[in-house]
Formats: sequence, structure tokens, C-alpha cells
Amino acid sequence: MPPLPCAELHLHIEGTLEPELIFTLAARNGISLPYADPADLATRYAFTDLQSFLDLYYANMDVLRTEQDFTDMTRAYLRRAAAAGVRHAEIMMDPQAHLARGVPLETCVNGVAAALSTSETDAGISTSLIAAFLRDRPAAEALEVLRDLLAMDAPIIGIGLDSAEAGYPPSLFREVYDVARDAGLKCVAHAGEEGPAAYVWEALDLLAVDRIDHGIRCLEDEALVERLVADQVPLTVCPLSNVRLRAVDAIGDHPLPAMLARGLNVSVHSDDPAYFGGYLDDNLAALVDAFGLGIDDRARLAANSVRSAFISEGRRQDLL
Ligand code: ES4
Ligand code: ZN
Repeated sequence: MPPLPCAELHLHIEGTLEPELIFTLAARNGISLPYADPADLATRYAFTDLQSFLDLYYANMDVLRTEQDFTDMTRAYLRRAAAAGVRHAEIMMDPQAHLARGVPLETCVNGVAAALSTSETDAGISTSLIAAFLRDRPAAEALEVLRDLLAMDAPIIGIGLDSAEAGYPPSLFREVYDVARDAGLKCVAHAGEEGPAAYVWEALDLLAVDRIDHGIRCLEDEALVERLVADQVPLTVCPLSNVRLRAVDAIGDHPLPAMLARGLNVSVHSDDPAYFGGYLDDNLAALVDAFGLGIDDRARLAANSVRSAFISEGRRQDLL
């Protein structure tokens, strides 16, 4: 079946680094990797939780050194996303992960942005960029990076919050979100992935986010579900990620059908597709396999992705 046109709203560009590209970039940059070959690296992708994934995710990005590296990674993603039916992509990147290893902000931002600036002609995908802050690093550092991004007039439409969730509540980042909102940026945050429903409340009430990334643990709190349904807050759900990071036991136990049935504004995305077994189409195929999702549900998921995107009404109508 041909893919339905949809928007990718939950994607970490560093999570699209395929093992083969990691080896190509390592060779180009004179870096020796502690793996025999791409297949050997891929055997390490058996994760036990979010942190076990993050450790490898941060280690692998060390091959990204030049602007061209960031551009090549992003172009490779866009090519693959087009085949998955993605017509619009809001792409997250983790500037602090690069700054921490000595890669300047301009290098990572301009490298990704160069690929995004030609995405419509290269891949038929409209794109925008979201700078995500690492919640397991100090909020003061996030604030400094945000001010630097604003000072360089970085082509970002919003900010996000990612990395290790448990123990790092949204409340720590209030000031960062206040500054971003005042600067006219959209606000999203990971919440309710490994962290509790209380973190989803905080993201809504303290950070005033426009979307929640993941949010699957909202089902543990009936009052929260009612709030999310009433306000139709977008929840960007990533089923293969949830299985691979053991947030759910198996795809057949995924709460997405229950979330749809409750009237939540859920859509399906791919998170870190190079690590979790697939791109947006693979995530949908896994749901269709496990639950026999019909055309009505698939059309709803695609429409939810489009109505939850940060795009003009004109572009929204093009995609619906
Ligand atoms: C992430 Cl799956 C996930 N969760 C939190 N932070 C992340 N950064 C990249 N992938
Ligand atoms: Zn994510």
C-alpha cells in the first residue's frame, strides 16, 4: 500500500545516523571506531532502557565533525523520509551534544540547515528545525545555548527537551521556555516516556508546550487524559522506540490503539530510526501488523500529524 502523506514531528537528526554512515564519516575524519564493521556496530543496538541507548547515541555522534558531515547526515535522512511518505518534517537536533565535544554551534546548526534549505527540491519535503536541550545538563547551560542561537539568528522554529527523563522534571527549564516563547519560538518537550504523568502536567502547565513528545504514560492519570483530549494537545508517539527502549514490553502491548480510542491527538513518528528498527513507514507497518489498524485509523494518524505541525494554514491544506 502506498504511504499516506504525513508530517514527521518527532525525529532526532542524530538518531538517523546509520551504521554505514557512521563508518563512512569516521573514515573521512580519521577516527578509529571500536567495532569491526557496520554489522558489528549494529549488534550493540540491544537496549535495556533509555540510558543504555543514549550512551551509544552520544558516542556515535563523535563522527560528526564538519558542516558537511551534518549536511550529509540530514540529506540521507530526507531521502529515506520521502520514501516513507513524509511530506513535511520538523527535525530536532541536540546542539549541546556537539558543543560538549568541541564542535561549534555554527558548524552543527549551519550543516543541518544547509540540507533543510534545499529539502523541497531535493526530496519534496518541507522542513523546519527545532533545537532540543539536554535535560540531564544544567538549565543554565540550556539558557546560554538558547541565547547564542537567538544571537546568531539560527533558523529554528522552536525548542525541545530531551535526553534522560527520570529525575529531570520540566520545572527545571521554566526560564528557558519563557525566553523561547518570548522570542516567538514554538515549544515542545519529551514527557511521559520514562518519566511519570506528573512530568506531562509540568510540561503543559509550567512550560506551556504546544506539543508533547511521547506522552504515552498519560494513560496512568485519568484527569491528565481528559485535559489532553479537551485541549487536543498533540502527542508525538514513537512505537518502535517504546518497544526497543522497553517503555512497553512488546508492540502488541503498545497503548496507541487505546490512545486513539480515547480521542487523544496522537500521531506516529520515528524518534531515532537508525537505532530502533525503522522509519515512519516501518512504525506504521508495525502497528498495522500488531493491531490490524485499518484505513480509517491510518488516515486519522496521518491527518493528526498534519494538523499538529507548525505550518501555515495554506501548507496544512496542501497536505490534508
Ligand atoms: C531520545 Cl528516544 C529519546 N528520548 C529522549 N531523548 C532522546 N534523544 C534522542 N532520542
Ligand atoms: Zn525523542
